Amino acid sequence: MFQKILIANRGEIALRIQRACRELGIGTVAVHSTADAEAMHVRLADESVCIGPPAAKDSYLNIPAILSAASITGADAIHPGYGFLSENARFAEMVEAHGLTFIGPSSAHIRMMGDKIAAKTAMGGLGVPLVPGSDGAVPDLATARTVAARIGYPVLIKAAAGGGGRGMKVARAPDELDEAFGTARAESRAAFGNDAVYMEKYLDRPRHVEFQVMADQHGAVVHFGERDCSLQRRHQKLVEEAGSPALDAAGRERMGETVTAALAQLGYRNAGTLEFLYQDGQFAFIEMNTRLQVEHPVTEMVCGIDLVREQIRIAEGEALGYGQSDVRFSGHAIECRITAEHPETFVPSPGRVTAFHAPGGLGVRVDSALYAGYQVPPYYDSLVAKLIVHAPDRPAAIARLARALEEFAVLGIETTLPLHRRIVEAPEFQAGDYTIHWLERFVAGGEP
Ligand code: MV4
Repeated sequence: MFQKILIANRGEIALRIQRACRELGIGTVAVHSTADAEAMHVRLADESVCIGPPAAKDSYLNIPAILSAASITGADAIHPGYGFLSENARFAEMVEAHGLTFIGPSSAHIRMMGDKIAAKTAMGGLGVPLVPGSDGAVPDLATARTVAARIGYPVLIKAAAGGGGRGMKVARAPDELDEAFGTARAESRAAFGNDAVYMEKYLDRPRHVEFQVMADQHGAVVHFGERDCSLQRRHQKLVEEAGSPALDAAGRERMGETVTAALAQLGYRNAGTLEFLYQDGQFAFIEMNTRLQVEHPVTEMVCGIDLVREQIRIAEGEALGYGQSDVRFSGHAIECRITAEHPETFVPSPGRVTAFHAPGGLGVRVDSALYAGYQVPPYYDSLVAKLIVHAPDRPAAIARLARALEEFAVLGIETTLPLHRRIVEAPEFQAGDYTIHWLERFVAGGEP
């Protein structure tokens, strides 16, 4: 049993992890930069340690400072949250080398999934459906031509070290391949210091559907269903739902069985998410995330489980204690990511929050570290609140979301609340009829 957990993160996710710790009777250590001395995650923790100046590379990414903070406070384990060091295999290794538990998967699995080619090779070998594409890395233009001729245009060239869309280039016809290949390589090298690329058939109107899984250290694996994360702009998700409007219980069960069987074979442990593109009734695996995700609350609402509690229990060596048939899905949940940005231009809007009123009532959850008087610093991600609603079905969830968004007031800074109010009113959103491209066009103001 852990006595004390150090939470290597900030903002709403640091609070989220503290809440799980408190319910389990585990002490909490917050770490913070000098810019975050007044932050809510510091105020609510049992103990806190300043780990450096504002820039993330000097504080929330400062491994020696974080390990020292764990050592001085006598923490047993580190929860990395999302972002920052959460998918850094070296960090996971160093945590364990210092005799602490990293609350997450093994460093070997983090490293494997960080290499998008290795992830695809592993998952494909375990029976998970893939997008047609190259068999591993594409070393040169001649190979790229051969692969493209086999899978057909349009094709995508992706960075092996990528994810989140960086270093990704489409070639719609043979005469575009040379430039796309060269640009993808150059961008990959510049962004990741690694120019390995691979190729896939370009799917033109997919949905982004991802499966949440949880595995214990004793070989048990369950899935908690899927989330639809198609509503994004420039690879930033704005709205997520569970389940996907495009999937029924039978489709969920079929894909769920495939992913749990694959992860059991792999010997995976703790939380993970498999990302798929879903088009014309077909799933195609693209990437796996080896961390707790921002949008985990929608899954918690429909499954009635605490995913962070499960992560902590598993890291302590406890068995899941239930099987897939014990996981029940109830109703529908939707999350809005509210950021401190202008709702039309998306220009960041840090500054003093002068008033903060969160909505409430049945089926409404707000995960936020904001408070009236808080100064949103300019150094970090602009996410300031997640509004999550849960209701018996999707139309009821949308009605609840609309009224909760009306109640929500954040004054003093610009937020994306007005954009979220527009999205819930949109007929395409209400019909659940959208792909990864819909929001991009909706925000631009053009026809979807
Ligand atoms: C794709 C694709 C279409 N076809 N792969 C973007 C980020 C990275 N995680 C994978 N991405 C995509 N891969 C094939 N073969 C379209 C995207 C994509 C996308 C995927 C999920 C969510 C939003 C997206 C926005 C633009 C492009």
